[in-house]
Amino acid sequence: MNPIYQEYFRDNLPHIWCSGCGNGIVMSAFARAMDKLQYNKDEVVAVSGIGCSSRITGYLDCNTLHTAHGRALAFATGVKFSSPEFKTFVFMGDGDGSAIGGNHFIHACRRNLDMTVILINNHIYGMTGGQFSPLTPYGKKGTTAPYGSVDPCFDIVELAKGAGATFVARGDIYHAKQLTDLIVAGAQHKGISVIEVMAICPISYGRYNKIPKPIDMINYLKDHTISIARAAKMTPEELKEKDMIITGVFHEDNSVPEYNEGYAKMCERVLGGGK
Ligand SMILES: Cc1ncc(C[n+]2csc(CCOP(=O)(O)OP(=O)(O)O)c2C)c(N)n1
Ligand code: SF4
Repeated sequence: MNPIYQEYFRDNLPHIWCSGCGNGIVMSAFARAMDKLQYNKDEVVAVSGIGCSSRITGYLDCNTLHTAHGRALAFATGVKFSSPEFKTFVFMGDGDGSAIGGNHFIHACRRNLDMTVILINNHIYGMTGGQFSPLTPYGKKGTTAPYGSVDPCFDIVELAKGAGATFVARGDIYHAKQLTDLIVAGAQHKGISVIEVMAICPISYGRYNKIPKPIDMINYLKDHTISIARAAKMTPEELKEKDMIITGVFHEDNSVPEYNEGYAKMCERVLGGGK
């Protein structure tokens, strides 16, 4: 095994994921990012909710918390607020992060604690067999949308920006090196960083939507992802017509105080007798 994976993965493989699942690519990108950052794994905390993607914390060899569905950010907030020295990462599925955990998501974005949120968007509730989520594209099928979803879906990048996140990016599992670099950049940002990862679930999404082969799903990402710079040369109509997914860093704002720092200043002011 690659020594980086030997260092950052627990010795408890095989994993539970189906063949062709995208979650392993995200987990490997995370391990490579930890290696690039030269983080001591004892100072890293990885938190997740419930779902196939949330199983990542079971395989990573650092401090890990596998919590309740939709509540990863609530637990991570507690960890980071009580122990700011920990480098904190949160893994969430699209159902976990944008449906049951949607309220936690928007408030974590505005609070700006220094943590990195990796939201793995496979468009579906994978673990429970394919119910549609707030990130299922319009018209696509799931067990609870057998004729195609008629709910418009969220744009996580825009939602995170609108809610106040200070670093917002999108990557995908085909471009694994870019994904590693985005995780590194997110971790280096002081404040909350949100990275949406376009992933694949051949079993609970691909089969219902007539793209059951993992390779076809991966090639779709290869052909339909485009950098922010290249996308700027196309019209919004062209991007929509070609179903392009824009990737890269969309937003970084270093002017907003990180939450723990703001809190410490407030304590100093109040307890130190200042105004
Ligand atoms: C409070 C609660 N509600 C529902 C469930 C059942 N449940 C487990 S995983 C899951 C959905 C997972 O989908 P997603 O978050 O998109 O992750 P994926 O499995 O696709 O990675 C649901 C509804 C649960 N475990 N707890
Ligand atoms: S159901 Fe989908 S998300 Fe879950 S392990 Fe299988 S391929 Fe991956």
